Parts: sequence; C-alpha cells; structure tokens
Amino acid sequence: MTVSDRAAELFAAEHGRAASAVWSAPGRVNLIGEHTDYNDGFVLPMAIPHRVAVAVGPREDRKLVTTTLGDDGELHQADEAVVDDLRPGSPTGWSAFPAGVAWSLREAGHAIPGLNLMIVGDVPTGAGLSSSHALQCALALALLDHVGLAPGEPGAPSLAEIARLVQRSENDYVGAPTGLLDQTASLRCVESHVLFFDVRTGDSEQVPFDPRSAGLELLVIDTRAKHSHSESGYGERRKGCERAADLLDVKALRDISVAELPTATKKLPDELQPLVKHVVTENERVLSTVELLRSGGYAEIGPLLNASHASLRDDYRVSCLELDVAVDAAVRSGALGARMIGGGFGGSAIALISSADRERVESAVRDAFAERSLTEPRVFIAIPSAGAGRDL
Ligand code: GAF
Repeated sequence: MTVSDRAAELFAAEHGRAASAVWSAPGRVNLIGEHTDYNDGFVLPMAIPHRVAVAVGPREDRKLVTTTLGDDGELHQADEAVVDDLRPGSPTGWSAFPAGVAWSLREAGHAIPGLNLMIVGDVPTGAGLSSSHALQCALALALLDHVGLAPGEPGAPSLAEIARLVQRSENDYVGAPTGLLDQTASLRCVESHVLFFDVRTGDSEQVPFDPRSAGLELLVIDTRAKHSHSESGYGERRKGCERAADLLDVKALRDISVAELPTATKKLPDELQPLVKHVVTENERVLSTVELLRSGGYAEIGPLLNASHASLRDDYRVSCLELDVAVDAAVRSGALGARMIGGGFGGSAIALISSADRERVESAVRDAFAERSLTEPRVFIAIPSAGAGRDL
C-alpha cells in the first residue's frame, strides 16, 4: 500500500468521510552541491522513492486539525491551531511544520480555510533526506488545491513560487535558516533525472541520470547519527558565508570564481577562508558533474563526489565520525565515489557503486560501523524518482 492510500484510509477512518484530495511529495538526495544554495549557487538533487502524503478535507470551523501516523505505528495529533491565529512561535515542535505552511500561504494572500489533515510518510526522519520538506511541500500543494490553486490552474503560483512559500515557512515559522535546495527538489524533480538548479537565476535543467543503465547504483547510507550542534552549526556556517561575501564586496559567494580564490581568501580572516574555499570549489564541482552527466559519463563523477566530501569534512567542517566512517568504508571497498549529503553533523552519505559490488560495499560499511560500536546504518538504493503530485 502506498503512503497516499494509507493516508486516505486513515483519513476516512478518523473523520468518517473521504478526503477531498491526497497529495504526496518525495524526500531527496543531493548528488552534489552542498551548502551552495544559500550562497546563490548550484545544486544537483534527485527525488527518492520515499514520500510523505497529506490527505485533506474541509471543516466547518477555522481549525487546522492535523494527525500523523508516527514511526511507532500510532496516530499523533498536532497542537491545536486556528488558521487566523497562526503566528511564528505558536505552535512549536513538529506541529510548527503544518502550521507554518498554512501561515505562509495565508501571509501570501491565500484564503486558507479550516481543514482536517492526515499525514503519512515513509521518508526516514532525521536522516538528512528532507522528510520535513516532503511534508511541507505535499501540504502546500494540498492546501493550494483545496482553494482551487493546484499547479496549472489559472492564477496558481508556480512550483518555484511554492518552493519560496515553503522556504518562508521553514525560515520564519519553524525557525531554520535553510536554503532552497530541499523544497525545489521535492517539488520539481522528475524520474530518472537529477535537477540542475541555479539558485540565483532560478534556471533549471533536468539532466538524465539513470545509474542502473550504466550498471551502477547510488547507495544511500543513513548513519542514524544526529549531533546536537547540527542546527547551530548550520546557522554559523551560513552567517560566516554572508560575512565573507560582505568583506569581499560581492552579493554572495557565488560571485567568486575558482581563479579569484587565492586573491579573495587573502582578504579574509583565517576562519572564513576555508568556508569560501568550499563554496567556490563546490559550485565548480557541480558544473563539472553536470558536464560529465550530459555526456553519459556516470562512472566518471566518482572523484568529484570524493572531493566534495573532503571539502565538506576539512574546509566546511560539517562532517562527523559516522559520515566519515561510511564514506571511507565505501570508497575502500570499491565505491567509485562517496560523500556526505545535506546539512551534515549526522544524517546520510551516498556512494556510487557498480551494481556487482553492492554486497561487498554494504558489508564493508556495516562492518566498519560494528568495529567502532556505532549504531547499525540503514542502507538502500536511491532511484531517481518523481517529484510532488496529486495521487487521489
Ligand atoms: C539542508 C538545508 F535545508 C538546505 O537548504 C541546504 O543548505 C543543505 O542543508 C546543504 O546543502 O538540507
């Protein structure tokens, strides 16, 4: 049963009538281009098959009544929220995610009514695979559809605009200073492709990416680690990049080229130099990866993935023991390339491998975790999948 079918079923059981619609949106894996989005740079994500579904139906009052199926198999109710009373800071916790989306749409002038919502997902949570953005994107689409503004309807916001509305919810309501990567991936990715997205210009290109056609697989290794400084660490890196851009007198680090890097870094205090080096070289690595993929050189992107990881580990300093163990074990056992993905300080890594090496790489990673007494990682294959859409 899909998460959408389950959401529809639970909605009907909970509310005694069928949902008026069910929308779902996927989690994502970013092939390369990490911590570049809030520097106006380039990213290259794909959607994964795991999704979050939102079933929606009308209410007589102005309440947003949100129920979710938890990992424990139980239904959980979000804190009560009245659409007109929503404001950042109330409610908090996971209830802030649905409330924030409704608030963001309301602030953008959409007449959001009271609604019953049922949320069911299978995107691993806390794994750096963007489960919260999948939820927010599916919800934004369900709410817009409910007021007659599903994508393609006259007057409906574009997917790019919806991504910004979800970002506003995340930044201003939930309080996480994240960029545009995750929402854009969840809303705009398509099957068998990665999305080459230029955050500054909004330009995008669907680049074919079907590793299986070349005898390859993209392995996702969820380390199950989440370190307490992940949120503060992210915010500090972002502020550091903005300070560096100010000192270099550019709008964003996107404006510094690799050729300018040696001169630019000399103008900066020591602590900002490695941040700038990472962002500038990572943007270049995205461009090189896209070039290789356009000519079908899937296997050749391995060294770029490795270089991205080294840069995130040594210069940007957002990796952690578990991510480094996963990446090292994968590469030592034959992966063509591997890197941490997402914000870092825990979460997941990816490894590009020959299909024939799958078992060997997987057991090498599991053994490396066991040797260090780390929690057993969860490993699965990422197949480039469809973006958000209406299912029922
Ligand atoms: C997190 C953020 F949400 C993204 O915006 C992005 O910055 C990413 O970390 C790092 O590339 O997923």
